[in-house]
Amino acid sequence: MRFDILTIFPDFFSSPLAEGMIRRAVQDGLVLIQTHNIRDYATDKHAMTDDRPFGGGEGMVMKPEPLAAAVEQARGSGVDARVVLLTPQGRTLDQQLAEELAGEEQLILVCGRYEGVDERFRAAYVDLEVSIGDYILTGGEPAALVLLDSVIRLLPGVLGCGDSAENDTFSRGSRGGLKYPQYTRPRIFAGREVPEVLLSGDHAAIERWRFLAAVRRTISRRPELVAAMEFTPAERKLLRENDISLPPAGNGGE
Ligand code: 9D3
Repeated sequence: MRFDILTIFPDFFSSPLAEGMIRRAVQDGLVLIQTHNIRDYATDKHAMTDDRPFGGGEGMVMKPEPLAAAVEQARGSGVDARVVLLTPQGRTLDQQLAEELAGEEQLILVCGRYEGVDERFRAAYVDLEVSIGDYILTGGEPAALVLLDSVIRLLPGVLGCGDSAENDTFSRGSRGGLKYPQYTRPRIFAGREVPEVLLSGDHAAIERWRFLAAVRRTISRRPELVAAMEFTPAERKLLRENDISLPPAGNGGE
């Protein structure tokens, strides 16, 4: 999969992309990531990428021509690249959207700065607008990194078998609920012991304990996720026996 990142701060991406999973994916030839400095596509002598808003008001707006020229360049000969604008006005990134994007051949990620991009660039070039959540960032760059991370880890061959996509909190392995608490050595830390059952070697008991702990944790921290979780009749019985009550089955969490 190929990513082209359009930004006025290309250096922002150098070390994050040179570490860990993303670095390996690039080295293995599974992803190609290219940054483009929007400033290089400015045509005026001061290489301006932003200007004052028509109609007045606070802040600056990103000029459309350099953005358009950078998109054309990034698109190259490839025809069906999707152009994604990172913006607070976008669709909130979630696991489903990451999975959709992982199916694309090429993504062109446009990082907004200032108060945003000229509306005509958005209308003429942007296929999809994405936000990473309801908090204020200084620009689209950190959001682009989050998107890259969430999409690249889904690509075939990127993750090892050990930690792969199957058992994630937000994929089917833990059926949309949160994960159970985890422990490693030492057996006592800060005066706190590892739960006895985890040392027992009784794998069925361990599985039951983890299941119950995960459901309790999901109910207390992310109650909105519980409605979408699916349980077998045996699991429902186990929950009842442990005084864990679920909301009535209904509309799948919406
Ligand atoms: C009206 C006042 N604004 C500035 C205080 C609006 C505003 C403009 C530009 C707020 C943030 C930004 C820059 N943010 C992004 O470009 C951005 C973003 C975000 O802020 N939060 C979550 N996801 C994203 S994706 C891009």
